[in-house]
Amino acid sequence: MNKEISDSSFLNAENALYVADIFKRYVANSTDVSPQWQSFFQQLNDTEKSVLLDLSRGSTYVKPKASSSAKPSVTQDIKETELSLKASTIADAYRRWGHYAATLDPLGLTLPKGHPGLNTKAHTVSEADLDQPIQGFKLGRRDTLRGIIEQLSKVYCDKSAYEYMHIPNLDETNWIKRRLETAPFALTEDDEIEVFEWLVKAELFEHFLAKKFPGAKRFGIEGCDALIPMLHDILTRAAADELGNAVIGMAHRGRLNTLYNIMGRPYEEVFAKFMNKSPNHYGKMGDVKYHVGGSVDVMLHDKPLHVSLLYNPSHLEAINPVVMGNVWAKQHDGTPNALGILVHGDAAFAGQGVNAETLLMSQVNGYSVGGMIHIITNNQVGFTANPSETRSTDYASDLAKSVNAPVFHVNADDIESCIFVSWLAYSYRQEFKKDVIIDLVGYRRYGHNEGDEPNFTQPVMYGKIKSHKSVLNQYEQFLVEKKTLTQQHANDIRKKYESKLVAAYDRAADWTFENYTSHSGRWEKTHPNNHSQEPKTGVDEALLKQIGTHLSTPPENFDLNSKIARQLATRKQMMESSSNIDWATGELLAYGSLLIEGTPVRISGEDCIRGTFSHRHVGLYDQTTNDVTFLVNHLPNATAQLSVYNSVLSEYAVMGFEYGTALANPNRLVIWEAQFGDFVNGAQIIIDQFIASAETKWDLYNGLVLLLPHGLEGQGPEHSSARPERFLQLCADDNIQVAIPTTPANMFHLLRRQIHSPNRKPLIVMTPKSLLRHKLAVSNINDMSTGSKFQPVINDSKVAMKASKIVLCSGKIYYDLLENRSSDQNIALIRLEQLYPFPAQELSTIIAQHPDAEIVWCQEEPKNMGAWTHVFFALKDMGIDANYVGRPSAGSPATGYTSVHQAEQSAIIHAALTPKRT
Ligand SMILES: Cc1ncc(C[n+]2csc(CCOP(=O)(O)OP(=O)(O)O)c2C)c(N)n1
Repeated sequence: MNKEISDSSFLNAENALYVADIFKRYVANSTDVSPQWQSFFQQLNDTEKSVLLDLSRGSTYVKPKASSSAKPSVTQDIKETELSLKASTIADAYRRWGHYAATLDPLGLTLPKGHPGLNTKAHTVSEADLDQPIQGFKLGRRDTLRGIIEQLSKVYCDKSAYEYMHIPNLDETNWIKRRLETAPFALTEDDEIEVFEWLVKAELFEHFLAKKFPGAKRFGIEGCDALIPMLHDILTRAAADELGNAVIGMAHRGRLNTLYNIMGRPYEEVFAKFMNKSPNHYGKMGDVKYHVGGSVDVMLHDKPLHVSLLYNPSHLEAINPVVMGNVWAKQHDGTPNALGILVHGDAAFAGQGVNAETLLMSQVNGYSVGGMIHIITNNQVGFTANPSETRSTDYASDLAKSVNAPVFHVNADDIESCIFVSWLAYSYRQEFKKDVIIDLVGYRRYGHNEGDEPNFTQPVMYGKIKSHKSVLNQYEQFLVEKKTLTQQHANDIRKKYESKLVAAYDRAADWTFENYTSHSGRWEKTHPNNHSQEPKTGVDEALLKQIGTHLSTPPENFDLNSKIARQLATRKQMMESSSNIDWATGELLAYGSLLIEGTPVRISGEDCIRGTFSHRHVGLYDQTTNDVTFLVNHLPNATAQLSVYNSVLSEYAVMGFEYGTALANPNRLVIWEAQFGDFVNGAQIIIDQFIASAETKWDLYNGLVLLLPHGLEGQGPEHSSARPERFLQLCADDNIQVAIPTTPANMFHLLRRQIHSPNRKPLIVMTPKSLLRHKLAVSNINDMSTGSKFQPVINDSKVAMKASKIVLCSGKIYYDLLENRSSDQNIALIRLEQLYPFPAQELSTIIAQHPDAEIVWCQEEPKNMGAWTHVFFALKDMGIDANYVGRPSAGSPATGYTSVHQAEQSAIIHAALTPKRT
């Protein structure tokens, strides 16, 4: 506390120690001090008393030698001390509430609402008190209270404002306080000219597009132009600090400006796009120009930085967790300090729940990326909606305070404060490894897009904007007036940039597009559509046994849970007998063998360390110490690690994060697991906008695996279905893979195939629940050993030829059918283990063995769900008409009553196993 006070208080000067010393004597014996001091100390509040007490503990006060003249009286001392204490409280008020009095709106339409705590009357300060000299703002300086308040007001209530006193960590608040109050930030003339040049780039780029392509959508940054020099400033600092990688996520607003100015993509390209020339490399269908991303190597003040702007869907804020996951991967693949920058809209930041989910991950192990820098380009309008319509909070940024992130608000017309704030945010992130928010308050010069009429809905605001000078023009005037620039120099800078744009425009008609989606480096060996052969994913039997035995052996001196000990013993038997290998073991053998091959594996999801259904137990918890150990990470000869994390209770952000992680490196197996598959629809935006469509839109590959526990087991509507129909409806263009494995060996191969395959496609797996422990759902070791591979279709070994009926099915219903088929029934049960890409060739070879068979598709999901529609058309394409056996269509996936479920299930099995009447 002492340091805190001496760092921050007005009481840190000579008189403070003097008063503290008297206070110490007063506390020891109140009559030891004069009656005036006694009554002064009596009326102090608790905070003030504790301040003095703390000071007195470290007090080394030596009474000044009495001088012959002008010795201050006790009354004067008390008065001055009283004022010092008040000054201290007032300073605290400015630090807490000063932001309410700052002038943040460049248009002057939203006036500062102020705060009663900033009123001197609230601190019982009289007019006369204001002019009393007291210990000043800086150590040892004497000033009047009026002067101190002026200084506080300049720091906290000018055109930038700071919310940081909500942060409970004193190191952080003191760090920020020091930078605001005692470290004046000044740009050199060279800095100022550089900032001016970036403003020129920002504004002239938009003007040029507006002139050449009037009315075309470009989602201009005009009104928040400061974003561009701020981004440049942050990236330059990142390059100087050799962070290696910066990943940016942003929506439509200012995106073209960022791509072509900040990322340095050729202007010819954007002009060609506005001329409606189509690049032919962004996937099969492409995307609009303000969704495109890419990666570039830039040199910033002679320092290199790899900058990626991630491809972005229209779905606002969805990119945020993707960026975070991407940064995590980059930090684990060679650039441990890689930086994430997110640019948000004001309405979107406040409105989209994914922001709460993403911020929630920001300090969680396995997800934290050492802080992201957020910039809200706050143009004070969301499409046509006013702030009062888009939030219930004072600021668009208020959510950020939930994770104790500091928030720096800044008026976008005060460009030098904007640069100060970007420096402060960057430095804070570097110092504390936490998220930080910049709320860049500006305006939007035109409508939501340039063809939109803003006067329909915001006539007053747009009346004001019409005559409002741009930040570039304001800054130019400022620099010319202070003689940093001559008008001629300013004009030359503008002309130079403009002629660059003109020259690029003249070349644009003949422009051939380059591909900025990187399939080089790590992605070089990835081929988009190569399924020609099922890769051989089997592993040497001896190695499998070695891995399995290791995974059955608890560490020495480990207090293991007795039930887990039994599980491990059973696993040991599996390895000894080479048979009855269960689901958990099959899965762990896949991970263990990949780690030995050098492939890192990452698994994340709610409770995934244990597994929702208590099958995985990849972490063993010591029953005495609670220490967790991951046997799989101690495999001899393993050169990679399994990173497995129980995630925050979110689907949307966590799946987005994992998608971003998988996007960074094709050679890491990244897995997201749902608690129950039913909850996957909370992440529907990630599935639709990224997983299913990224390759088609953006030519982006991704090997993410989704494990979705699925199956109707009488647990009610919400613990039954991972909605396979939804994924199957999305299948086209060879975009994803959908599988429902029924054996541990097939699961083992599926997981390994994801790395051994020449392509990278998201893999959606409907995983089992009851099958995790089903006595028939087991495999032999030779189903996984060298030469074996994933089987997209599993034939019926009992009825391999000339069946009278074929029951095609997927998933756990196979075991219900198997257990109910009597030995004299000539019915073949054929399992489709992969539904997309549809294994037509394998299936037709099998079906050809049963030339006279009736073919039915049997499923437990209602008719309008499950795989029926997908299978129906796939079979049609093969010239096969199959009949349906299953539940009728329904609005809900499953009944809430176990008895009804059982009756329905029995009826389906009975119907499927009843031969057709002839
Ligand atoms: C999830 C989502 N909902 C709705 C929209 C439609 N939409 C596009 S821009 C926009 C307004 C965004 O306002 P703001 O976040 O303030 O950003 P600005 O456009 O003002 O920069 C809306 C509602 C969308 N793209 N995404």
